[in-house]
Amino acid sequence: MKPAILLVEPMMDAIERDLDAAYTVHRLYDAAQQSRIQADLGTIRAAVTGGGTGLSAEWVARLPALGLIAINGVGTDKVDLAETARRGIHVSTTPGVLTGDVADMAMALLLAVMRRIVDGDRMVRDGRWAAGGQLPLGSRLGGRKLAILGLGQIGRAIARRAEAFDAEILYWNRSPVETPSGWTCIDTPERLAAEADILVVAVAATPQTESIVSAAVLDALGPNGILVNVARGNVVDEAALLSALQQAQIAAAGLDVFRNEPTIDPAFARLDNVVLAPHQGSATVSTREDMGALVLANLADHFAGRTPRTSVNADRIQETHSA
Ligand code: 8YV
Repeated sequence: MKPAILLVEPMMDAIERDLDAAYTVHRLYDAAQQSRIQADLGTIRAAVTGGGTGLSAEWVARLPALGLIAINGVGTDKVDLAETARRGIHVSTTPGVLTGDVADMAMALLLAVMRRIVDGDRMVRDGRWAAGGQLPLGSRLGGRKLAILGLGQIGRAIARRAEAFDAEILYWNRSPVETPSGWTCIDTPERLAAEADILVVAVAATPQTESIVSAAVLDALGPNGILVNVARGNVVDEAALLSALQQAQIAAAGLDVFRNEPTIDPAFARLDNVVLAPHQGSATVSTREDMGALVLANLADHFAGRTPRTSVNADRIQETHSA
């Protein structure tokens, strides 16, 4: 009999076909499967989910045979890492393969904001250009100070891309990191924002980074400043961000992530100075294929009795269980 797994959110068709071939897949997002899932809770040995979705503590508690949560992404913020380690449940992610795409998304949002790409598209379609309309001038990226909050793999990839656009790179990171020459380290998020023309948020969501982009950081970014967020909604004080955008305390924002996805605060849609994206940083065919392949490999490891190859908590499980 095929082992049973829980699929929390849809994946690309080709990956779901591979999952179906190897496992009995219970689809949590499919209303028609709910009673079967309830009846089979005790048989489910792995869950597959997205980084932005994770698996709630309630669901972890309902699954007594759970041994792996395979995240199709890199964020572990929506999974209780202490409880999973206590129960010996591995949590795996898909490191490396989505770095470039998320960095590309940050640059795409930034250029869309600075060069008014979305407004221009609307103007051409609406016939306002043909009718003699003029798009307000945009702003130049070259020569601007681009600050990166969180210099992990994705932050670094953004910095490399921004350098190619002739931006000057500043960054803040929680711990000291080696960088190429010419990147300037700033010691607090607030001072980073004060120095920057553009603040790109690429920091991992942890209890320490909750609302790290605070009202004070936005105030420091100032009326000409642009915010881009490709990390997580909850690293930004969203009420402060909305107010800063409404009052023109910052100039504009490009946002791929929000606090309450997908039903985001409707106030965002009423703003002219934002470009909004539906959490699509890693959403390319090639990257989703690579992410799916890693999810499948981790599942295969787990069901073969091996440590899942990109488990993020293997050490913690070992410590917890040898203590
Ligand atoms: C999602 C992400 O995983 O990597 C992450 O943590 O948030 C994304 O890449 C993706 O949306 C799939 O659900």
